[in-house]
Amino acid sequence: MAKRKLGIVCYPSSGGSGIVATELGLALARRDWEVHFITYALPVRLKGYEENVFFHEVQTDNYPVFHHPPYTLSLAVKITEVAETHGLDLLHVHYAIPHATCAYLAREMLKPKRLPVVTTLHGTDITLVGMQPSFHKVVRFSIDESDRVTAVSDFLRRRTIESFQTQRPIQVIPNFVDVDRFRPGAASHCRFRRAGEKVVLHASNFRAVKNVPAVIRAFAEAKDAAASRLVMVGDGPERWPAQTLARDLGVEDRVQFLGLQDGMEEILSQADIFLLPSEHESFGLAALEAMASGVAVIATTQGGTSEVIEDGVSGYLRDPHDIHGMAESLRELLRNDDLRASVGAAARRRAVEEYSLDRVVAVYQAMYDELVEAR
Ligand code: GMT
Repeated sequence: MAKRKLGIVCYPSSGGSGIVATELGLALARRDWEVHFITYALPVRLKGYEENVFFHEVQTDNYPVFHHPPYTLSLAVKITEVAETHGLDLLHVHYAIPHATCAYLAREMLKPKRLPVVTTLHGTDITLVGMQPSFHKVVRFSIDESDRVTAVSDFLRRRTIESFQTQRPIQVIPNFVDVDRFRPGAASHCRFRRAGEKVVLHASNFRAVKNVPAVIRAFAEAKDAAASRLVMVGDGPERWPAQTLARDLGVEDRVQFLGLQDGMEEILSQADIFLLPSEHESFGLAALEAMASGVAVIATTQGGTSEVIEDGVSGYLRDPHDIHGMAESLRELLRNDDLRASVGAAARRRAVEEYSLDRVVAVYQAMYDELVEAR
């Protein structure tokens, strides 16, 4: 049978939506799909040569009249070129803005050929950016025009319907994790763990929504429960303020900022506790990767994390403004090795049983098959 050909549009940076898109594309390529990534840079998790995987860089032409180069137009044109040259059967865009709109434009330009479009909503495209008055209408239009719409949690599905009054059915397909790669003991050469010391970890893009100060404050309050260190992975606008806060709270010698890192599976497998106190989190992929690695997670109550973590069993859920509550859970986990081990084991079990790559990729594949056959 001829290979089915899928175009994927995503952000190439280290955010969760780009990671999900890349891991999905790689998994499909290993299941005999031909996968074409279309974006402005190589996605962070697309490393080395992979059979059946192609990368098409979008280049934007500029002109002195433009304040900003019109990426949206260049992306729409690139999609049509890839669709025509490689005979795409289907296009899957991740993060509505501007990708769902570019997909709509490309689909119109390709007529009378038909290119079915799937849009996956990830979170801030709906809860933050999409709510801005200059985007709201076009996000709603682009959702309504997609052939299929998926959301990564039921929270996000409900929020999309409330905020955009869309009539389009939205299928919840949760995020997933490769449980063979993200597993306890995955570390081979990255060994930052010191003997006799517990590692508390936070990883994010250090945006305001991640509530990074709460990580530092909760750690500062709980740190003396055991010999411990806070390791901060990632980069973004809140990184320097967080370093200043660690100094102001007198914990800078116990907090280490690693910046952007590859090989999260190795880093996570050396952590004991993972903190994700975001203002809201539509899913919390970073928390799921920690869970698969057998790490006890303390995450926000706000958003879709409560669909992933069962409070008090496979992790803890705390209000993002309840620093004392977070510190209390952290203290308990730092002090009590048996509790930490049992929460970590339950987290790993939940990741394997509900969110494994094989299970979730099969759901995407079934949806693609339906769309391609209908075409
Ligand atoms: O969290 C971010 O700022 C990045 C953002 C993205 O789109 O890259 O993450 C969103 O999508 C992830 C993948 O589906 C989800 O796991 C995150 O929860 C979601 N972030 C928020 O809702 C804040």
